[in-house]
Amino acid sequence: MNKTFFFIRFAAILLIACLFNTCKDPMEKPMLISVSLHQNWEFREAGKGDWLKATVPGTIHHDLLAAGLIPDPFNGTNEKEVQWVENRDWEYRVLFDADDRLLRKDAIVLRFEGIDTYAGVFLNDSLLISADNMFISWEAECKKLLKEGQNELRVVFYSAVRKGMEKLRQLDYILPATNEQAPVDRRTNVFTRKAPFHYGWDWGPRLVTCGIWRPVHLLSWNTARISEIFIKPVDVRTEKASYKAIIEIESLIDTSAEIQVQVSGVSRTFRKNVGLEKGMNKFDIPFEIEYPRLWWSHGLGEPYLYDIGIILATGNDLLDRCNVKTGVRTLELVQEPDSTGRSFYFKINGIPVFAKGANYIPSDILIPRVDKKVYERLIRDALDANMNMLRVWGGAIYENDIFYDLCDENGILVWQDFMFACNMNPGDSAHLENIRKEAEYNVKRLRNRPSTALWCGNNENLVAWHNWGWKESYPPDISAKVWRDYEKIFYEILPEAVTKFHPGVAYWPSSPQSWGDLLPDRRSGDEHDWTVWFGQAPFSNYENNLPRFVSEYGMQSLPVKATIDSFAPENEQDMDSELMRHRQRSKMAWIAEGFDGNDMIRKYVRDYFGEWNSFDELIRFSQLSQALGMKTAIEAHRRNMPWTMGSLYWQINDCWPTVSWASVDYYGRWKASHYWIRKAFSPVLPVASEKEGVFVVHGINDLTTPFMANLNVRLLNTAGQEIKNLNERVVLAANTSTLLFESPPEDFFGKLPVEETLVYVELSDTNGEPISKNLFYRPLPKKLILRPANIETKTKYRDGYYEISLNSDLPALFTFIEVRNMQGHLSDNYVNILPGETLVLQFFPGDDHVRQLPDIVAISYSTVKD
Ligand code: BMA
Repeated sequence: MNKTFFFIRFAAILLIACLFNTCKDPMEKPMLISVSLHQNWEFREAGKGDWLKATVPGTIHHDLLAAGLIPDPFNGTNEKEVQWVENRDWEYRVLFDADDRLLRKDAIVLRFEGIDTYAGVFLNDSLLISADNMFISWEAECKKLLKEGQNELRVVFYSAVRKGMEKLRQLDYILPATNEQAPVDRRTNVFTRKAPFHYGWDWGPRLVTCGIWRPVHLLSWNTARISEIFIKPVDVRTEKASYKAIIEIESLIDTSAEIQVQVSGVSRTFRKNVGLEKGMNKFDIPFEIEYPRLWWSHGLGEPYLYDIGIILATGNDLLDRCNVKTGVRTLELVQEPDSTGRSFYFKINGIPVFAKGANYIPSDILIPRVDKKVYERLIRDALDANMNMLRVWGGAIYENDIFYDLCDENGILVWQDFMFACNMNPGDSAHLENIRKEAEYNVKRLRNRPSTALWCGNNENLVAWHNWGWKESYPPDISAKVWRDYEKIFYEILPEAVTKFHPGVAYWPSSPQSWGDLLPDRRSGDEHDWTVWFGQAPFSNYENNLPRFVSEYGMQSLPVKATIDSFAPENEQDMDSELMRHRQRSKMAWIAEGFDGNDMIRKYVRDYFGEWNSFDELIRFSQLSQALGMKTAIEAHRRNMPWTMGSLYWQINDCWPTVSWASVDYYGRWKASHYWIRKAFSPVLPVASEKEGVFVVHGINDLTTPFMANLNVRLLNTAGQEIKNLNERVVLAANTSTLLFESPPEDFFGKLPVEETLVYVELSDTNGEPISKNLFYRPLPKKLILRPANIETKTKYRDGYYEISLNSDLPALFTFIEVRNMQGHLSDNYVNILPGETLVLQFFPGDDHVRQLPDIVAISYSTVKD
């Protein structure tokens, strides 16, 4: 039973309680009560010192910080100063009252939605729960331990690192875990079912925290409660969708009851009279929705949700009521053989969908600090950038319900990894049993959600085993044993949980891999394309050997200046400073001793934009390199539709303020890449390129209907003079990429020197209304002859925002715009302004905005001094 149920159930109960006061219908009387226990918690080091104020849900690091006992680990190199926290045990307690009304209930259960991770839960000094998995809920009947008046609930957290070390020492071989920031023989996360990235990752700090990280409640009820609901699709068609509501009920006695299923918008109530037996009971209630409104992914249609209410009643008593939101849709992962391999794409309601999106990590390493606003902002950023899929990557957590609620509501498909990343796992029976429980719990949690598109076993474990030297690092018998344990987890336990509890959804054992559990080969399955960045390849490499579905690729950049200011003093704002090296976690020793992401960023900046004159300029150039890399990749993937059917870049967000692959930084500030990704993911997009000696323009169309448009192809020189202006009537085929124009380069470009070449492509509708445009950079940006442009800006205050108009005397490319005296969000940035054109942007100031004259700076990129 998941947390949403409880919140919705709680709200429903409140509502029913209110109704009860007015209508006095005994059917409305609530029997199940849920009370949250979030107030008045205290903490201390286990058994030592004074009790201090704690936050629940929360983490030990947050509480220590609030108490002034540790410095802010996000500042400077403070992370190093707080590492001692992971080695201690910590203790939390709360005193709460139990009254006679509560104690009279037949059953009282203490329920934790999440405990991180090894903990003993004591109620009035009696051990009630021994927790050892962060990813599942824990509950225990506690009526016998409760007393009238004051009660004490205490949770003792045992150091996850110490517990992990105990397990590590019992094994006579080392299990690899590449990203854990600890010496090889002290990497303990593989022994503990706890967010792997807590132990350090190549974009995050190491904060091996602990705490009551999700809500905790006291639930009390009489007779019976609903413990599980599965809205199982039986036959979904446009004229009728048939389902079975599979309902599990925990009963305290043998009795009879009635179950009702009410579906929003459907007038009929579906009912069943049932005989309950003491213990767990399971019932099916078939129901139908005639001419259902379908759930669609973003861009294809409305993500319509049905509200399904389940009522459990006996006689005149309403025992329990739960509400589930679900969508009516079919969703398949299509892997059909074709001439060169096998497809790998999602089909929603019969329509193939190109997956446009990103990999997602928690928005704060101290996860309970991520509030609803941050989740909403993140999903808005994904929608604004025309995405329809996020991958919940396997090195973090099965996300909070709010994340999936927002995906359901907004048509964002979820590629859901199980929480295993870049490691091998122990295979002892207790560990495997723990994994089985975790898989079942989370599959059940997410199976009613229309957004859940795929369950994936792990991140990169398969490629790591075969290609990163792991397999060969053991004697044959140990190697065979470690691989057997892999097979048990990823070919038995996890797929069995999916088949049993979420039938019909696809399970994919490892990302990346190809069909038949083989290493990725680009002809089937998915691929992580790290030829750029780790492989140092040029961005043009994204256009070669295109895979069927690219579930990772990425390029790092510095975050915006204001974010760097939040963690680094001015004198440390240098890529080689101790602080900036410490922030950089992507290490590449195989390139050179000490070579890291800071060096790689500078390499790509030099390759594409040339030398910089200041740290500020390096920030901009690094963001532009990232933006150009992502644009090149996305356009190559989409142009290659329907062979390639997915493009999820690494990574949309950050878990602390840092230098990383994120397109939106920790504070929600968009880097250049997010603006460019939005354009590259536009539903309709013209893309010019030079392929195999031919100049071509493709029209990408995600819409499900073909349409006629005007294609305008303009050839300009870098001084802004028009050399050619071609217009053609074209037809863009539906849901694919169409070749619209081709020409031998010598015909199209004529004698115009490469370094003076600019090509603008634009699609407009048959009435001349612009749809989408794009610029083609024929040479590398640094090779273009670009003189400094004079940019004129004008601003007007509109209702709540500022309108900024920009004009330039010369082509002003890669133009960075900054509003210096106000916080806020620009509708576009890193823009191109052509002479004779007025570019109009909006600036939306932050909440604490005072209306004033904006101080706007517009800096274009130039390669030639005046
Ligand atoms: C990927 C991920 C992560 C990692 C990222 C950047 O392959 O799966 O493990 O953080 O690359 O290196």
